[in-house]
Amino acid sequence: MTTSSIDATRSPRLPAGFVWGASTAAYQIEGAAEADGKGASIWDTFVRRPGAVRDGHTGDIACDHHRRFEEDVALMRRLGLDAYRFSLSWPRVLPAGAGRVEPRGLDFYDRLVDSLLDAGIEPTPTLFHWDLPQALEDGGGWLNRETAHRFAEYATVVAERLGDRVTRWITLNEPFVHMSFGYGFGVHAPGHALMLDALPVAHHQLLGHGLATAALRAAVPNAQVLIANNCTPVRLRPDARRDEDAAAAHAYDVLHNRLFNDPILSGSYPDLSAYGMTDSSWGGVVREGDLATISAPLDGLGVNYYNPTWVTAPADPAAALPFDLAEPVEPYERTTFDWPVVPDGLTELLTGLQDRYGDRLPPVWITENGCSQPAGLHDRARIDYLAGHIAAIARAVDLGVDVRGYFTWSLLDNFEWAEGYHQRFGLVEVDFATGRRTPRDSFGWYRDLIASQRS
Ligand code: IFM
Repeated sequence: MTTSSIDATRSPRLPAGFVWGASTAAYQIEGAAEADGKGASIWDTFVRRPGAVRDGHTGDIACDHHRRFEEDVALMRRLGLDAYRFSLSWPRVLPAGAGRVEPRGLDFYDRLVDSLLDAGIEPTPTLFHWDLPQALEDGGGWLNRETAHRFAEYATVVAERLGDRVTRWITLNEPFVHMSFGYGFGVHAPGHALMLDALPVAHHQLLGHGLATAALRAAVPNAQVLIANNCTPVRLRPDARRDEDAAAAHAYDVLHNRLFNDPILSGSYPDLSAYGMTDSSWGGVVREGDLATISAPLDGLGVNYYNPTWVTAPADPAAALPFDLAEPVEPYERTTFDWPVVPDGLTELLTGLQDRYGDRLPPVWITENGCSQPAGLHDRARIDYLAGHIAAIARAVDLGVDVRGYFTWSLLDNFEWAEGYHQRFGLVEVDFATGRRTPRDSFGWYRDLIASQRS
């Protein structure tokens, strides 16, 4: 029985074998910030900076998933998920980021993986979803090339423990967002406002991705390796001034999308001259052999999609960035984050990736997609959002894009970074005072969708 007036059974069918999943991330749900010998991460530090997170919220307890994971796996089983995307906390496994392994940290993920497999759900871990060990940040974090090597060592430790049961791996989550919010603007951990001096963070994360890909393949012969990139179609407003605005759109596309997709899929960086980078070695940051490491073949491209981005030429010609972010003129529905709801942007994004990369585009996985909505159990707007975006994927598949799976963001309401607990993305409502979980209407809708797609 459906719990919404939008009948899940009438959603367009995705191909047989399409994987239905949900996503979360360690710092956003686990809590247990100091349990079992866990080291501090940059988020443990950042949340204590006055004014960094709305209302001073922290992830110290979050959804208490570290203690309640079996209850959460039971919810996933009720949903009928094929796969669950979660991330591992690097400092839970290696408290100082390198060197001594904390067995209790690995034991937690071992139990989670076993519990998922018992429920018939394929574990799909992400190795890095922004919670860098503070000890590595103290050595420069992703501004330091060495962090890429530490990341590969960490990948080996995890793969040697879980690789007998885990096949599908994701290296990084949204390196664009981590670079720009964490190092460019300073609104996420580690809180550096370096503007364009943050660019080496892109290369070092990508190098880390490439080195970790090799480490995963060495430890897990049948590994399927992906990266989860945040991607956005870039749009112009109807009143765009032809050349200036088109140049701004191109520049934004380079920074947000191509900087992170081109080196992986094409083995080269896009032209970064709009960002003052005229030297192909980025002043010695990009070394010989790095791009070969970064462009090692992948089994899939993870795409996190939320909305398109509108840009115009900068109002101030002396501005540091070659674009201004703009608002669409169309009256789109909005999420509580005030993000426009634009399902056809996902079709545009997927077909655009296919056009741009052609045969070099591996199968695509939607590794995140979802929306923040007001608290409460009757989340009709979330159902509309999911139905619209799943239909948009089906259209892209009809147009020839090979999309293999969909992980909605998110299973649970959780710690939404600088917004604390003010943005609720869950199919399941979480009462953060008690930890109580209550499935929303969207939970029933997604469960019915998955069941009907299988029948
Ligand atoms: O909550 C985040 C997630 O950690 C990364 N992608 C976007 C989500 C919503 O903002």
